[in-house]
Amino acid sequence: MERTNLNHIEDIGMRAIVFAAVALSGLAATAQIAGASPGHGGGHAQEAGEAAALGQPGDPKARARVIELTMNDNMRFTPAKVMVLPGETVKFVVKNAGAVKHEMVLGSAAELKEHAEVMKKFPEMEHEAGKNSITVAPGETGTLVWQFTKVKGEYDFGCLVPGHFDAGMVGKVLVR
Ligand SMILES: [Cu+2]
Repeated sequence: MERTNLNHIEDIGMRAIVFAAVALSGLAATAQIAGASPGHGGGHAQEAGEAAALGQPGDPKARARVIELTMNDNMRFTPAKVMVLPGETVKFVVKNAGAVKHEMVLGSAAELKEHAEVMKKFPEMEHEAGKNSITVAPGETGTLVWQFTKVKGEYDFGCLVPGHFDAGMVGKVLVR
């Protein structure tokens, strides 16, 4: 009797763990973007993936160039294309001019797409605060400080509120 109960409890526990793992898998890409790529001292950006090479959270106290962006309910970022210098620290000042929540998430297009799919399944999932994304309530303005990679190239950002990415709420960062 007792033993049966115990097994039952373990089973429930295991299911909870599996659920948590699925929910977290979508955040794996986010963790990579944060620049934590242990054991990759060689700096092989290409191996580590495009987003890992995107850069790292910037020091809020560092001198940063301000880039203002507006997010709208027409599912667009304005401007949708920003240019930064290699290694530059940028302070994005992001205004939500819409009536619904929007967010700006830095990453590669492939990772953003994958993350957007996870967000559809777990719409209330919050991103890790202060990393590569900012969520802004309607009418509010938020800031995101990011130090870009020294590797020149084209990078992406997007809004991962369910449906917004698919509606074309994406933008590009040109590091050059
Ligand atoms: Cu949006």
